[in-house]
Amino acid sequence: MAPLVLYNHPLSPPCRLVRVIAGIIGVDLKIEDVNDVYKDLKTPEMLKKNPQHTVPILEDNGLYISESRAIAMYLVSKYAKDDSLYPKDINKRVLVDQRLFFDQDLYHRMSNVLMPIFQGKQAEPSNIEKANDSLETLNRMLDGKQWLAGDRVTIADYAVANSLSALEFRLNIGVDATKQPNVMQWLSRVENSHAKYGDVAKEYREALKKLMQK
Ligand SMILES: N[C@@H](CCC(=O)N[C@@H](CS)C(=O)NCC(=O)O)C(=O)O
Repeated sequence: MAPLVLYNHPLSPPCRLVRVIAGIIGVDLKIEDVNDVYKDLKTPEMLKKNPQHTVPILEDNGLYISESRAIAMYLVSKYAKDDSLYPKDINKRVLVDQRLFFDQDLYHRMSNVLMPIFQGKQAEPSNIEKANDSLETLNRMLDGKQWLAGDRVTIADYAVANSLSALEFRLNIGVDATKQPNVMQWLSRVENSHAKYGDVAKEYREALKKLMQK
């Protein structure tokens, strides 16, 4: 069987989600780093693989999949030894799906605040408000709960925690997860739930620190 290929950027949170999930379920990925995500994904060859011109893209034996959460669902459904990260039972699965859709929106709300900051600009006050609103929602979702969907860690926990990862740098941007006690306790639970999550998070912290020193 041909190796699974991940078109990747080392600092991309969606790519990191795919690397975490593959690592947890023990799937080897051949990593193809893309240098410039705004240029190199727009060649005719890459647009055939992903018309959306985004990474991650997973290539599995001629099948090309984009969207990190869809890739995570696929990898667990196809390759995991059991279904605990993404249950087959439809009543349990729908709870994971719901949180993953919430995460898609959450990630964009976080990016709308963080991207301007990384580019040395100011974030829009309305975007700061929306990001805080999502953190409050997440705090409510976690009220009295260990995990986001059901009684075990799932891909939804890894996806949402991953979307919040840049906040740990306390960038003084008016979006502060430390004000949400359920979120903070859950984040450390997710980080300690599997060594792979911790390893990939550590790599990311080091890379981002270097970027911010520049
Ligand atoms: N919803 C997508 C977002 C992917 C995404 O925005 N990737 C960025 C890198 S972090 C990218 O490739 N941007 C290039 C572009 O939009 O042209 C996912 O979860 O996979």
